[in-house]
Amino acid sequence: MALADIRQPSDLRPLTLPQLEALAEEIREFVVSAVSETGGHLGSNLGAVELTLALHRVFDSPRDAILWDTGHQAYIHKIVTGRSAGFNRLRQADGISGYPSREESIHDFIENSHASTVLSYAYGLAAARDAGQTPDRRHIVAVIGDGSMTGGMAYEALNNLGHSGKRVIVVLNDNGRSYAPTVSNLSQGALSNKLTDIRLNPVYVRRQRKIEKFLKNLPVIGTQAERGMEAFKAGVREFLQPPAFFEALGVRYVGPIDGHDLEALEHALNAAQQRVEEGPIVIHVITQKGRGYSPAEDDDEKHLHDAPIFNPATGPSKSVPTGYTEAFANTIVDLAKTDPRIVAITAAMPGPTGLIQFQEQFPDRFFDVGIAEQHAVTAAAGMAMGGMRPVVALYSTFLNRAWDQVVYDVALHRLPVIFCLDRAGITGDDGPSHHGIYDMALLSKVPGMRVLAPSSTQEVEQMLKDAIMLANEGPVVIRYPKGKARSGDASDVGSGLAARKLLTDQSNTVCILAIGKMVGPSLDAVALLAAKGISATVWDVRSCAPLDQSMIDYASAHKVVITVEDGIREGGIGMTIEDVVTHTSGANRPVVEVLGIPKQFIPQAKPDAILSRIGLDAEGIAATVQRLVNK
Ligand SMILES: Cc1ncc(C[n+]2csc(CCOP(=O)(O)OP(=O)(O)O)c2C)c(N)n1
Repeated sequence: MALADIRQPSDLRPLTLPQLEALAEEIREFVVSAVSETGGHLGSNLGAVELTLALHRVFDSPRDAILWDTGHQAYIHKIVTGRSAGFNRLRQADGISGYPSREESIHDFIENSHASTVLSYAYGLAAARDAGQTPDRRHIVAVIGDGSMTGGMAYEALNNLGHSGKRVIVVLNDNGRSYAPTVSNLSQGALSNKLTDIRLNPVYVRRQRKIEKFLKNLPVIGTQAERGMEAFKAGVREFLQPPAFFEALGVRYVGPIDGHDLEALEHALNAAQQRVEEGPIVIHVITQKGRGYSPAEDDDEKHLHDAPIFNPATGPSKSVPTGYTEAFANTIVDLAKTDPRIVAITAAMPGPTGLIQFQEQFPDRFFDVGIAEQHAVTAAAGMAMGGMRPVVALYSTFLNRAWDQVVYDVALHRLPVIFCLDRAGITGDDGPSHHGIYDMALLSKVPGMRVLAPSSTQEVEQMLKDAIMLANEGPVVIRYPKGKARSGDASDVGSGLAARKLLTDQSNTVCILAIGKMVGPSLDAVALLAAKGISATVWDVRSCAPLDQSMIDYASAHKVVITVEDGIREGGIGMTIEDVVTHTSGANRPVVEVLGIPKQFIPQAKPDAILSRIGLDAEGIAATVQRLVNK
């Protein structure tokens, strides 16, 4: 049977092992080809092919709930649940999502794309089932990567699952990596040496045979299975850390299982299904990220975790930081050369946040703490207390996780922590959960917090330099977007917390206050307006908090003030400016128009297309100016 004949999970069940193996091959080729045309997550999906086939053969989705942590590894799940035709528009506007999507399929439950949540959803779904809300026989199967197992929520839920005895099957899909190798003693990265020793150990080999024999005899229930499983558990327990860890929490452990061996996987999943009445169980599955596609297998940095559009014959070229990320990457290295207090912290994303170069040059001053943003922030607080000058590099959207830590662990203590937030603003392809639109609105409300938004690569450099000094008084945030960066002359920068006037129009009619990336389209808008005989003053706001009072005073003398930001409009920087202008100007106060991101979950599309749709491109800004001037 070929991929085209698989329309639903039940189509997989009649297949023989050789047919399934051929299908797995075909799926890998299909995924490489599809991702090469749209960009998307690759390595994680190539590693999860056999696991997904086995899950959908053993469990009965959607009666049984198969839940994917993060969701970036669910392409095969999409394919076997009837969505292969949609892959030509993967992650495109109006195409299929790069994550599970409740709108797309009854087989999809979670679409948040932020890691380490699946065990909590599973706990909740199990509670609802046990309360009679869903089919009584429903199995709840939570698939979580070893990377995602490093997040605090996963531990919290595991503790709760074990203590409550909820019937949940956890599949730990362990490929030893997040993007980079996973920082955890539970994962194969840390275990691989031990595993090799174990596999050569004659006692283990004998026990392993017993286990295999036991598995071959399944499905069998009763005393034989009981004894076999105990032998299996005991055999592994002596040698590996994970069983002891899970079992101490009250979660039974099975594994490690070869995650590319369909038979072994199905045996293990069936066995778990038979034993789940007794409470939660974790099946530890060892997989290879990027399996079957050599450019992914050979990629040291991230096993092609994700990839842009590429030629499948050669694979993508090595990913290097560009734009604002590149400016950050170079500047932090330069500054660290002369300031030994500077250390860098990443939550499992050294490559995407631009820290690889820093890691190579200052390995002792580089900290990957796992997918653990909350811990990253409070660890930074501790480092700052101890005299270091930590730079925490995160995606804007993932800082949401650590809000409480930023406010009370860092800001309340006025600690010198610098937050560098990449992928701020509209990010596009990854859909609603990846846009970085809350950072300015939220962080600007924290007492003492300085929030800077660079409008060019030169400004990133300047702001990071300044932040090292500004941090003497407490935390500083620098937030910048992905994509092509504005670039100017080296001297074309402001300094400290001052705003910067870029264009002056003496008529005092229109004053545009533009923030970060929005400076570019605002200047372009003025160029468009010039053709219509309208001119305007333009400021680069630079510091969103505190606001530069001289900029506010200057703007207040105009008829119309327009603020432009690529953050949430409601409660954002523009509204704060509006408030300040209203309260500080006299009778001739200007009309203030606030442009920003509407309060919506914005679906995937190219960032420029989204910005244009919501009026945050040059044309949109020019149209707003024109409307207000002609009023
Ligand atoms: C809270 C949060 N932080 C960071 C990320 C970015 N991220 C996406 S996938 C990933 C690695 C996941 O590793 P793992 O769970 O082992 O899955 P794999 O890709 O290796 O299969 C990271 C860090 C995220 N999705 N959520």
